[in-house]
Amino acid sequence: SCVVINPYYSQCIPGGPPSTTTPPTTTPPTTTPPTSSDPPTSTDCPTTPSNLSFSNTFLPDPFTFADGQTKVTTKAQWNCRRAELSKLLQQYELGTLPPKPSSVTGSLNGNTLSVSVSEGGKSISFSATITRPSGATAPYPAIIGVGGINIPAPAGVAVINFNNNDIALQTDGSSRGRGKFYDLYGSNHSAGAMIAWSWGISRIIDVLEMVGSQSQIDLSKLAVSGCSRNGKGALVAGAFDERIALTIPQESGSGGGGCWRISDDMLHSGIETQTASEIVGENVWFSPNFNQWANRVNNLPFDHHLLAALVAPRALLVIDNTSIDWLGPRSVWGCMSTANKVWQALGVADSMGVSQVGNHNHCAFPSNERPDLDAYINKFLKGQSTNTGFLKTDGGGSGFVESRWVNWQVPRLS
Ligand code: MCU
Repeated sequence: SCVVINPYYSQCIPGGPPSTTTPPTTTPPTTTPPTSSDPPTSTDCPTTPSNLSFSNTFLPDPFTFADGQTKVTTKAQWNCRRAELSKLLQQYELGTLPPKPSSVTGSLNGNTLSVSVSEGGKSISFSATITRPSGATAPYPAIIGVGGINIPAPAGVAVINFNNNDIALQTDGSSRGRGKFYDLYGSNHSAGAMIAWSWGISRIIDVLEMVGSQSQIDLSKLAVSGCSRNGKGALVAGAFDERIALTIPQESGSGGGGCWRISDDMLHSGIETQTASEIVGENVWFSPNFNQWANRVNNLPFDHHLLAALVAPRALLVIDNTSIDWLGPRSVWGCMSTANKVWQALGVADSMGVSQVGNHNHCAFPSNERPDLDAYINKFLKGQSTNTGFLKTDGGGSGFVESRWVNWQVPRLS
């Protein structure tokens, strides 16, 4: 017998729900801290224990360092905590984000932005297509679309189409280590597809910086968006490149706006939703290092509220669909409304919003969600004054009981 549980993915799981699938064989945990593109951590930051042993059935406290002791009480300490979380997310889940390569060059010809990168004697090149808005005056804000965008292109805003599959393939589990990122860094590199895409997006921004006003794009007004698997990728890109002003993941589901712990809980209560244990067998979005955690997510020193928190204090709008159990609407709601507490602590709660609306197909943006999207676009890409302080669900978030998941307080960081 065979149960098809995933409407978007024609995998048939013999005998039952995805919780019973065994993730692929794993490699032992790495003890070497990964290289990251974050600035070097200040010596005032507490040391992250290398032999972390972590277990928590709640969503981990954003405001306590991984040493379990040191509290975050100031914005400067949040920068330390942010650097720690960036490192832990790479180490346990996403794989290492390489720093800017020794050579990045590029050019713009018409609508085609070409990027060439060399590192360690190897070279790759790739391109992105820019669609400029008509009837507007340059420079334009721009949305980088991870595999294109599934939100309506706003008036006056350029769209930069990033062909993420060219950088790291995501057909299925056999895509591991395939794509231009791996041609450059080797097919055994720890990076999962999403951190590889994030690297590619950063190189596009590098080249946009180089070509300057020729691009007609205002680099202080850059957004990133994508839907579904590419929405997961958009969230990761926004988390890891601080040059991105606005991040808009759409229907990213488990592995994106959802928290691993809440998705596991949903599945245990009988809702057929995607979990870590399923996702690591389905595709290569995460590092192989994540496989060993997929069946014990309570041992992760973070969850995805803390992936989202890397975006803070920059703007984040999470667009989500309540009608598809597989996406884990309760998980996304609980996870992302909890992430908002980091923006609260930083005094910018209205730079992070959730808009969760059902009754439409996957990645088909519903027109009744347009005001929420426009509020974020108009404030963060067009400099207007709008109301962006909302956390909204039409019901898919019901069943999330905060006291079950949050056992920490929100400080007001000085
Ligand atoms: C929501 O994103 C994914 C989901 O994680 C997968 O399980 C499914 O196969 O595909 C979704 C998607 O990318 O749909 C286009």
